[in-house]
Amino acid sequence: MSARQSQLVIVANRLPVARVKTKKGMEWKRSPGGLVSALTPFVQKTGGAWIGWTGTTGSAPDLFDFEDIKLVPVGITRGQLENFYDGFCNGTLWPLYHGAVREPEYHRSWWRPYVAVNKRYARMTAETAERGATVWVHDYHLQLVPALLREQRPDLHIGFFLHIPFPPEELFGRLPWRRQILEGLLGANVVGFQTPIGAHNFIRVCRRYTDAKSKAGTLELHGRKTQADAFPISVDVERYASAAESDIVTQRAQEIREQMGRGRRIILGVDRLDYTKGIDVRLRAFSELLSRRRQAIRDYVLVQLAVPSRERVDEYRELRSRVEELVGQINGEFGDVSHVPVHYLHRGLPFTELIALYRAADVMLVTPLADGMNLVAKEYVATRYDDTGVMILSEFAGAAQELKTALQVNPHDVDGLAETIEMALSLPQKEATRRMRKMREAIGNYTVFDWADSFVTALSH
Ligand code: GDG
Repeated sequence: MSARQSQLVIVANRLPVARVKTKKGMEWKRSPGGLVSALTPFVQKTGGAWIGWTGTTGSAPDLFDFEDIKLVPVGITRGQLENFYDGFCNGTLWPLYHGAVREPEYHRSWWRPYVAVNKRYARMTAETAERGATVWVHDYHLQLVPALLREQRPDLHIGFFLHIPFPPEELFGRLPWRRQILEGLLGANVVGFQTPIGAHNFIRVCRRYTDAKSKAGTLELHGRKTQADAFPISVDVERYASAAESDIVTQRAQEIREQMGRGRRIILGVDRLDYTKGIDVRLRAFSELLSRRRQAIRDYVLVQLAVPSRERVDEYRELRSRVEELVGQINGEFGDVSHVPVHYLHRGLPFTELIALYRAADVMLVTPLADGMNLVAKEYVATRYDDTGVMILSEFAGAAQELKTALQVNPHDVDGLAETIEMALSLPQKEATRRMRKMREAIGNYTVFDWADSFVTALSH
């Protein structure tokens, strides 16, 4: 056993660090995001390792230590980036798993690199994990890794967590490589999903397309058992709540309110610019609301933060044009020299600015067409320490299973959405407080640390 081997190994598409330019030159910095901050303490505690891609193509740097975590970089070639990542991951699996809201493409020339990249991750994991170690594989990019790893290392405890929805049989059945994907996942001891529906869909398709037998959430294939269950992800509630109460955020939220115009109601959307997030339908609903309430146009403002994403993929470039065209149309039709109805930001903002926006917003619009969980919804709730604010939440976000007192909507229904925005804006204070308090209770006791703990505990049984 080499000194570099580890008792806990995280395997994910990306490493928890990125190379960024600083005054001192290029340096590795911890990537932002809930997943990284949840898993980092876990891995640090056990002197564990994290296997993933650096985010740039070409040969990978040697393994190195970062904040007590062994980082094992995986090299991805330009061809693999196009066919594995942009192709099979984001052109086939992403739309298929999100209810085929865009037509998934099926290309053998994308599947082969998917297999090759998964084999590479599995080989590197086999070399990194100590005897009897716990390995936690993440997300749709790496669904073949559990079985490939099991073949090489039957001694390991292997867990897999899917961050996005697992589709129903009618959709999953379209995938030409459905059996291979399922057998890949069944190499794990525990397969985790965001919601019970995901776990249920998975069990159904395993019974249909593999030889696995199921009993009470456990599947058995070739004498080996796999537990399929829901482990809803959460956020670091304390971090969001204390940032929200800080002086700097309180002051900045006040400034934003004044800049938007005193007394104006602020409606907020925060999303990666992705077609699953329903940004275009949301804009159409806002436009509908303004045309119905022309006398009140100056009372509302929509702030839409759209973080750039997957810009090499055609659908994402087209979505950006459509969203920007809609913003232009709304501002052209309903704005004037002293009032802009939609403030559209196409970039990522620093953490404190994001929290200040959450605090400034009267209504949070979270309307994905499909979403594994949606952390933005939980973050908004975590920042409402005073039980203020109203959330409109898509029925099709995993978060809707827990945040039952949000104003839930069908995100495809433009009229229904426009009506719900109106309702949110006129909700009596008492009712708004009651709903927000319930949502805060729902997430309060269960943080992202509990999520990671419960998964690893299930894996150790
Ligand atoms: C996938 C699944 C699942 C956004 N803009 C800024 C910023 N963000 C942060 C948010 C939030 C994160 O990005 C987005 O997380 P979501 O959960 O909303 O969405 P996906 O990226 O699609 O994540 C999803 C998740 O995995 C976890 O399992 O919930 O369903 O699709 O944390 O705050 N952060 C900063 N500036 C921004 O401008 N700092």
